[in-house]
Amino acid sequence: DCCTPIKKLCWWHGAGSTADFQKIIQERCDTYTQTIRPGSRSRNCQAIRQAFMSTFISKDPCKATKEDYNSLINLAPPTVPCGQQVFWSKTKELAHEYVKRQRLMTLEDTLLGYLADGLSWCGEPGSSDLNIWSCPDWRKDCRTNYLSVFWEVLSERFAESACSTVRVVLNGSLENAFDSMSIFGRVEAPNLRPQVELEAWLVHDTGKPPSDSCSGSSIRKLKSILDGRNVKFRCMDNLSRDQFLQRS
Ligand code: N1C
Repeated sequence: DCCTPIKKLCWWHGAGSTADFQKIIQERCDTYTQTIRPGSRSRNCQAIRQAFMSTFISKDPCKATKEDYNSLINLAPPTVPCGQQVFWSKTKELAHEYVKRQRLMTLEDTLLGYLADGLSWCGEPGSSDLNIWSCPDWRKDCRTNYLSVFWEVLSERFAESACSTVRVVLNGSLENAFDSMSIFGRVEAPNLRPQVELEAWLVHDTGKPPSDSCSGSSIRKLKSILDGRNVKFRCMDNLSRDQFLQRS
């Protein structure tokens, strides 16, 4: 057992909580609500920070449930205007560059996605502190850790709210551009509503040939998930990063 609560140290295999977690959440929330989206209905950042903390503080870091995050997510649901939604998998930086040039939004452009992006957090039973030493790793410790469950429920709600045409940016330099074990593959694609149309863009590194295409087996798998849900599908491939960003 890697987690002996001696001296409050719990040696999990993942990175510990981000230093100054609470302060970062509060500051990002203030920036988002005052500067980035001042038009969004006014939100109480202190209440959001407190709700975030109470989802995981003093709890077993391997026993996160979706329900733990309900009240936080209800304070700031990750919804975006119809037709502006962009999903990504293994293309985070590119997808963010793409939405910046268009009037489009990824999950990190919603309040909770913005607050949590790049941070790590977990607590421990019997303590009101964050564990700054280590947090459970998805593979080596437990899948039901607070970080993983957060991105899963937030992504699920984000996908459920999709309407009209939505896009996904996939990495055409991987052998399998669609990974059915990724959050996009196991959470977002299977939660799109019927009648939504998904446009997949397979983008490969500039100067290299693509490694996967719309007719490859990984994309056929994505298509079959969507067919089962009556989601329309279009796929564009053979675009280098430069071509993709220029046409957009
Ligand atoms: O597993 P992935 O990608 O397919 O997840 C990406 C997918 C996007 O469409 C987002 O809407 O799921 C959403 N999402 C995030 O927005 C996000 N921000 C940061 C999922 N995960 C997110 N993270 C962290 O990156 C999180 O720790 C998760 O495990 C990785 C997923 O990266 P990936 O495999 O490239």
